[in-house]
Amino acid sequence: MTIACDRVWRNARLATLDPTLPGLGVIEKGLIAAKDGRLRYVGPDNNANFDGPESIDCEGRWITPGLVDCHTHLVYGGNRADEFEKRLDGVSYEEIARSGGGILSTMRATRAASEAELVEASLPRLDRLLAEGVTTVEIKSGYGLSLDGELKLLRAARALGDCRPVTVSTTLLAAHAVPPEYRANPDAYVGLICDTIIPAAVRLADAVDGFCETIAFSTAQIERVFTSAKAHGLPIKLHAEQLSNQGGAALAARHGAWSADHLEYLDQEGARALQKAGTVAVLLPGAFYFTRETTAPPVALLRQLGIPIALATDCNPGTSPLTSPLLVMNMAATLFRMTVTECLIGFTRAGARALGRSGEIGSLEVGKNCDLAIWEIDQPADLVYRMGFNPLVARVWRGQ
Ligand code: DI6
Ligand code: FE
Repeated sequence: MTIACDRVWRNARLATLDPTLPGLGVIEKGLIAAKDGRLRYVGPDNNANFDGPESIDCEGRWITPGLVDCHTHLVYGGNRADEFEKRLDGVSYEEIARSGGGILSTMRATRAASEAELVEASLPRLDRLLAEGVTTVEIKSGYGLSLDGELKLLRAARALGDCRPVTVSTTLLAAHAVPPEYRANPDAYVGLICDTIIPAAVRLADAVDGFCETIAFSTAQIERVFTSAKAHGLPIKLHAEQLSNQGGAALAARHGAWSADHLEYLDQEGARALQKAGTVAVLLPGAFYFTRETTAPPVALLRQLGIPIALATDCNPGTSPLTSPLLVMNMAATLFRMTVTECLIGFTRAGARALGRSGEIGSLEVGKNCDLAIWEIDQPADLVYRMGFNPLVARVWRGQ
């Protein structure tokens, strides 16, 4: 048999994350062939002929799917080191938010920056993710909190995808906080989101998200946002049960959300709703760690119900100033007791599903994009076990 392809990676150990195989879907002595940016062959290094390819000897290194960071707020202006110091003095995240700091302080810095300045400020953060094998990143808006501000963020996020070899999924998060102009009438801001911002963002956003919390938006307000998103053909996600239980996960599930994210305060009822809807649970150990949260998400329950669990950096200036997917995996294992297999699934195929991209990325299967991370490690557990250690040797995006 002769297989036509552009490039071949030989002599590799593959963690395919193929869901039809057990565990990590390991293939020892594996071979990957790519054609036109897609996987053309994934399997044992057999004696098939590969037609005219560039051939790379991986010398026994491990190959995983390129990592998927399915929840970030990567594009923003300014930073919040001052607020971090206040929190060290004992002021809580909620207190800071209520006194006009927090998200609103980043909003001010972000509004003051041009699109080009936002791209420039965000590129170093994106580059840190790519340096650890990320090939797909989701980027939310949510620091503009006005029509122009939110569109500027979405355009900056898209522009980042043109600057680097990476797939960018954009998410409109206008419902992140109530901007000062609407402080006296938050429902009018929800009206602006539903009637003006969502319709204007249809071609710039791949999904719509919201922050369902006492310091942000109620379930009734989020329901209006979801209804508008769906009327405009946009899929939805939700920041739910991060600081308290508001029933956000059940609401998201009822609307067929791709994911419900954070979930520290998720209860039985919310978890069952996620299970029924096939909604992915996205856990964000960076925010849990950085805010010194003590209630962990109910991982055992999620596991028991077979709910797919994704992991992400939540890269943002307030609660997770973090650009290391490898450190997130370590935190998920140490803080949430997730297994190595669960951690790797979390940053690959479950992350892909949280972005509605299961058909194109997240595992090494024929037909999917040839997005690879090649690692100098002895076993996959090394990716989760070591801290502050980056064994990436190469990153391949769409076959290149
Ligand atoms: N939850 C979070 O942890 C981030 N947004 C959200 O809805 C925090 C964003 C920030 O503080 O800037
Ligand atoms: Fe977030």
